[in-house]
Amino acid sequence: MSSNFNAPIKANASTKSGTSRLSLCIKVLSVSCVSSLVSLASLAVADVPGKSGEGVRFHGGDEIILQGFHWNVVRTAENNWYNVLQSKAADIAADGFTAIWLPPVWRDQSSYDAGSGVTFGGEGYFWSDFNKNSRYGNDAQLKAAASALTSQGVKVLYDMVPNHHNRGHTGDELDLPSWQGHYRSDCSFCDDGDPFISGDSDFNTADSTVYNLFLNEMSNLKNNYQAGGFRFDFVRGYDPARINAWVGNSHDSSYCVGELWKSSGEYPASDWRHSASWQEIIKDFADNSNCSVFDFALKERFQNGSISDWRNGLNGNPNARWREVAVTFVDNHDTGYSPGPLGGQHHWALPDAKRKMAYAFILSSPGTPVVYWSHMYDWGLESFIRHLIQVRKNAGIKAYSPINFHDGFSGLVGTTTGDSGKILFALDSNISDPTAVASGSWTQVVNEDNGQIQIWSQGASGGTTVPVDFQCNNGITTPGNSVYVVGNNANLGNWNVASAIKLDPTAYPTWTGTITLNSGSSSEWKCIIRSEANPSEVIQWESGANNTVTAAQGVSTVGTF
Ligand code: 7SA
Ligand code: CA
Ligand code: CA
Repeated sequence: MSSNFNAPIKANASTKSGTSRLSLCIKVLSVSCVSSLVSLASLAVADVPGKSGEGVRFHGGDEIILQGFHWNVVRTAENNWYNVLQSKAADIAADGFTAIWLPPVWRDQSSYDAGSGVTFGGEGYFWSDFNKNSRYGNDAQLKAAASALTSQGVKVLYDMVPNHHNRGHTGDELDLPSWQGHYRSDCSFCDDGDPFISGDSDFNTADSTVYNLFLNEMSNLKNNYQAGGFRFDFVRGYDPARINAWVGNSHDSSYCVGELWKSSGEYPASDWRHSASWQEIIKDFADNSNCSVFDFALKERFQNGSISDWRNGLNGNPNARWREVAVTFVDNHDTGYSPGPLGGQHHWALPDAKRKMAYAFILSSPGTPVVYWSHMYDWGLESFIRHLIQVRKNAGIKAYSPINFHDGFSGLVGTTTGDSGKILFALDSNISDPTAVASGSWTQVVNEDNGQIQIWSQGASGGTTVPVDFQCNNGITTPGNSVYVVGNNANLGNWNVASAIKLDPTAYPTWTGTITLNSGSSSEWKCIIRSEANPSEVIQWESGANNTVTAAQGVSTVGTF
């Protein structure tokens, strides 16, 4: 790639659409020009990689996840679930999902009395060993499903259950000897987290044998089962630093999310989390694991708060570094209902009457949304949710996108500003005119349930772009290093320093450059001094808070080391 490819695109070359850039390319016929055209064209649907500003593995913050199972599929589609997923791969991609969360793929031979003459077990959360011939299907069918999904652009997220397993089946391929430090019960406290129920099936994840057991399996899932990322189960049961090491050493550029379902009251009085908020507790997990985290702060508000209180999830936090690690959901295989025996587990189900509104909220707001299989494909919300996903993508909403909540109206009214447009949502509200909330020309895209769910959009995808002048002051560099700009959207490298945009030292030590941004978009960015030869080597970050800029004609923005 020619060195000037990273140079900011000069204002006179920046265009409002690909066509005039194409005519410019034909005149100039430069490689970098054509490849920038290709990258522009692919930007519209590109799967952005990269970690968050604080190093959390959120894969660019543009993910939309499907929970690829419900609690009873091992009973309602026994041994056939992988075949179902393979056959639906194209539909799942067409519905707009960028990733699918699979259930644990290791064979689970457990069973337990769930009451009313029903036997649960076999779902993967009490697995025996890494043999993948399970009640979801056999090893070959798993590989075929993973291949079909991956080839459709849907990343496969594998469910890791490293806290415990079903010990001591005869014929298992995993049967670690007792009293050698591999299990919690092998010493007074061989466990770096909570027990699963009695704890007699808990691993000691600090033990090197156990650590390597899972590290090797995660590498195996990456190399042979096309893992695009991981969901970590029962993370209250082990040290989040272990998760960071597992993912960092097996698949550092992947996506990961942790399930920390533990209320403050479950922490000992001596633990700071005993008197902390749900948001603080789950953000602490993200900080220590560098994985995203299910937004149980929002789930708790869904369950116990008013509609207006839904603003208090992690995904509504005013700090982008907080909201961008939230993985929002309405219900899952534990909290919600499932088709089949006993209606599944339904530990903490959202009342049906709020379900559509909750999906309207999570798909129109920051964080990474997860859609539960049964809501999408069993209970009639497929077209509603598919449309909400399209509205989200057209506006370029990302995990870190800014969100403003507007008071003075009933229900919940908010605006989310994406990379290429804005969404205004009004839930259970009495507004009819969007300009009463925010100026500009709004297009109504959703009006359902007698106005209980209203959504408008502005400047949808393919919106115009404008050249913005960037400047970094006091950029004192040594040969081989230059000043770059990196920021929180695709045009600014998504906080991935290897994709940062190099500035010009014409007015050294002031560095300048023009970068094309989506008109109306809000960006956060920083000046960095970075090696030219080694794209991941940052010599110096601009200190202090991020710089911000709202893109408009003639706007410039300045940072200072
Ligand atoms: O009550 C709901 C909420 O109400 C709200 O008002 C509260 C909330 O705090 C409150 O504000 O949430 C509470 O209840 C949640 C659900 O129980 C708790 C949460 O911490 C608590 O605050 O969530 C916990 O339980 C979930 C199921 C876990 C969470 O991580 C955990 O925090 N979810 C994941 C974990 C597992 C386990 O891997 C999966 O469990 C979930 O699907 C997954 O998403 O020797 C063998 C042996 C012994 O070791 C045991 O002592 C013995 O009991 C066998 C026996 N164990 C069996 C279990 O008793 C039986 O239930 C085991 C072998 O099988 C079953 O376990 C199932 C489990 O029931 C099922 O949910 C497990 C394995 O098949 O798979 C699933
Ligand atoms: Ca991505
Ligand atoms: Ca444990």
